[in-house]
Amino acid sequence: MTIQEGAVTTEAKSGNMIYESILEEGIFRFDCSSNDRAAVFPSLSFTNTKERDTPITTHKAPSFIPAFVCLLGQQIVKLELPAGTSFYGTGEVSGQLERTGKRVFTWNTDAWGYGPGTTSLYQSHPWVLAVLPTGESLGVLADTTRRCEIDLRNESGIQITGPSPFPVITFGPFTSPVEVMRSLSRAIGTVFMPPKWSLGYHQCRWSYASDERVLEVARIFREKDIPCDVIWMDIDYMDSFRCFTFDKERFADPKSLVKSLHQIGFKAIWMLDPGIKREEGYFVYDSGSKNDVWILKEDGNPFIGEVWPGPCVFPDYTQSKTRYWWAHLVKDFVSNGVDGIWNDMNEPAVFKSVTKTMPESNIHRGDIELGGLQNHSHYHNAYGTLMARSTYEGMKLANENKRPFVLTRAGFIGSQRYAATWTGDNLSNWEHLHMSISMVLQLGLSGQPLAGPDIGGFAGNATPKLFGRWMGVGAMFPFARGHSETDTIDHEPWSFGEELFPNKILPSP
Ligand code: MIG
Repeated sequence: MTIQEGAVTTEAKSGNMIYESILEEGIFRFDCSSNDRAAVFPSLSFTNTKERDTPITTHKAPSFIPAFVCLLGQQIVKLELPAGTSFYGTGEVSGQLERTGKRVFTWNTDAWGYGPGTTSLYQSHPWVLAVLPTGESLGVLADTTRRCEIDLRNESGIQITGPSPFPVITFGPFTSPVEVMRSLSRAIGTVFMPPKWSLGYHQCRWSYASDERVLEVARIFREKDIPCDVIWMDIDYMDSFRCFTFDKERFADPKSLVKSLHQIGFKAIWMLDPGIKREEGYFVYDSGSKNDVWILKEDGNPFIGEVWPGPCVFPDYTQSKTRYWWAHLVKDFVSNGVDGIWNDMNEPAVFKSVTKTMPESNIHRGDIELGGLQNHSHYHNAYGTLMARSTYEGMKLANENKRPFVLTRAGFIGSQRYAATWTGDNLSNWEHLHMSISMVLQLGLSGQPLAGPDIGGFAGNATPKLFGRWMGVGAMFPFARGHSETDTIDHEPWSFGEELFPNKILPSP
């Protein structure tokens, strides 16, 4: 097995980046040299990598040209902008909306308990939206899946450092941020068309204990006349955390559960994780092994990591044969009465490991179009997107005429083409309620508009006041779902008493 290499740079080089126009007027692609231009990896953010790699003819020259230094395999890109420029974007980031003075590292991380200063969350968007003092705006995309540092700490400057070579794409300056976002979506696509029901309120918790409890919760919504369109099944519906199975006692008959839910106007969403229990006789493990779909260790044997089911193998979604295999499992799974699928833990998260993920030396046998054979450090940030893509494709296979709905925790810029997202394991406190607004707006300014937080907060117990406020704000989020961690008190809207949801509905005047 040989890893596909980019251009290896041994001596330092520096200067202004070279450019060409791509896609449409006002979009420029920059590279350090023509050698680097030829050596970069396929784009995993663009809808169509060919569009990134095909110049167009235009007479316009860029208003801002990045400078670079290449040293010891790292490429440092600097873009100086007029004094007074303010920064936004960089994807799923905690803390305030304006990113001027901040720094992030693109590395998808299971970030339970994150705070305003955490520098790597579940998703990676190597993307900065700069608003110039004139109000004109410029977008900057570092088109690399690899870990990079996006440093906005120097006044009016963007500095991006990552393994070389990677291209930088600029969008604009255009007259407003809206124009920049429009232009970005020419490159990375817009959000998938969600089913209409997915825009209503969703109710979730880790986990409703049984099919009876699920139905009970759904019925209380109807009795109390509280709008809700979707109910969610977290990991405990599975038979000992085996994906594509149902607990034989607590969720014995998913089809009739979903039938009853549909009768009262609820849709049902079920979780699927990437960690597949390593267990001979389990049909998913057996068929995956037969089809040779697992991520490998350096020595060529499947990588085993611990997640909920115990020792697990992980599908290598960078291969089309794996995505095909997974999509067919999804297709069969949908026939149990599955309206949508929730992809969790797909950073991928691995327990009992200091890095919280798999070794960067693991091997992915990726399709040539995606970047070929690479170690995990190359595909880490794309893993969640590729899992979501394959899940989405499976739902399409199940029914071509239905719009799929997939929610993914991990993602990369462009993942809005396949899935909605949420802001992971937040805390039930006022700071997190406040941050949830900027986090969702920021995802929108980074190409992913279909996002929301765990309303009420995931970890810890909400107070009635906090919960009420969060539901009020939460109704405005494009993706609006209440969710709470295992072992917390009930967080359904009526759980906090009369103060929040009076039992008596007042007649309208
Ligand atoms: O290790 O499935 O972020 O929403 O409830 C925790 C259980 C795994 C993490 C998700 C959370 C979900 C929980 N999961």
